[in-house]
Amino acid sequence: MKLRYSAASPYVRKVMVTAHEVGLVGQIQTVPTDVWGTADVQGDNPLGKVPALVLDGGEVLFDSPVICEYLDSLHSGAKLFPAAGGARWRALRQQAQADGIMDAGILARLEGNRKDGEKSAGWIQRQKAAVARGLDVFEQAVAELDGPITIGQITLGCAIGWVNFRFADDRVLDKRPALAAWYAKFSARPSMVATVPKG
Ligand SMILES: N[C@@H](CCC(=O)N[C@@H](CS)C(=O)NCC(=O)O)C(=O)O
Repeated sequence: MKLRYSAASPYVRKVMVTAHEVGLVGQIQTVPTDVWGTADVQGDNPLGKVPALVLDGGEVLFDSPVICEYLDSLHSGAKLFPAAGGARWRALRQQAQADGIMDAGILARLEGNRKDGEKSAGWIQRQKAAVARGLDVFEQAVAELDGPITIGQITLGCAIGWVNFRFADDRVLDKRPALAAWYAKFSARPSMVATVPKG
């Protein structure tokens, strides 16, 4: 399998953490892809985004929830996507909430990178407020993160890691002590240590 890859992308990191956790990382060949500098990724993903996973037969899977669930289907160990019931919906909701934190954070960053006169302070503030609310809800319900590792925890770990990477000055964990304690433990997992964002 070939993975369209960027070392700075939190969505790519989700896929890589998943691959580490399920023992498949050795089967994935990463293809460094600069989505802003070249258009070649569009041949694999018409949306022009990473991650995109090119299967050995040529079929391409995107986006990160789909790729992660596919990888989880390839092994017979404990599943990261619970099969059914409340555990499944909780993990999927946590994944959506943490993906949304990434989405809003990236919108804020892209807006902040626009030229003076083009960028909207109001838009940046709106997106950062969404990040803050998403993190607050995790802080208030941190006990829901107990238990076996799921795609919800992986996505949250990657979301916090990316926010800390790109918005270090915001120190988002300083006012969220329960989440800070959870993240300190989760980010020590070998899968997280092996995939720290760069770029
Ligand atoms: N929902 C997608 C989001 C992927 C995404 O936005 N990736 C960014 C990199 S962090 C990208 O490729 N952006 C290029 C663009 O939007 O043109 C996923 O979960 O995989």
